[in-house]
Amino acid sequence: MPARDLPRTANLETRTKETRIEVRVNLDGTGRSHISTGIRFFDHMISSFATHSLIDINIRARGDLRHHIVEDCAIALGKCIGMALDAREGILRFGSSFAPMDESLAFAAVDLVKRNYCVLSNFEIRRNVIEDLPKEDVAHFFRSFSNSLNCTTHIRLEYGSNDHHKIEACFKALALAMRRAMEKDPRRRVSPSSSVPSSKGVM
Ligand SMILES: [Mn+2]
Repeated sequence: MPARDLPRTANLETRTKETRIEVRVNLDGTGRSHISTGIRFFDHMISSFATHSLIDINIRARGDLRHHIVEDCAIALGKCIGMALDAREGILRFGSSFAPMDESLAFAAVDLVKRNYCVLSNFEIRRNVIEDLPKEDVAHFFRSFSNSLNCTTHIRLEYGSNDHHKIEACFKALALAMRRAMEKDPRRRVSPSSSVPSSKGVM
């Protein structure tokens, strides 16, 4: 059976002196999530990411500092999704989307080939802390997630005025882009030689 027909699920447990994280994902889920990191706005953002990517995500995280928890959740979630994607064959590979949230608009584009790059553009957030999550940790999440998933990610905050909306729009845009990029491509099932969406023949 080709790898793409296996259930696209993975789970991961990481433990350091700073954090302890448990992550479980199902890429072909319905967007259900149970997120408990002790950082409420972060829980809200990951839940939103699950809802709009249709990835089922379970995360239980404990740690000493918010920065460490966000960073290690990003690394664990990126790695877990990467494991579930397996060889990354038979997928659309590219995905991009705008996501509005009231007065805010964000754009995200991802390429799931294994080329590591993350661009955050115009990420202008007024407050240093949004709800209970530092602004710098949000940017750090996107970079760490992209790095750990080993993909190319571009996120551009187009405009907005409410910091909560601006950040949530970025997470939603990323979710919609990921949903598309991870999707199985029926036209890539024709033959083994066409299953890899790269002219190099390898992702
Ligand atoms: Mn919200």
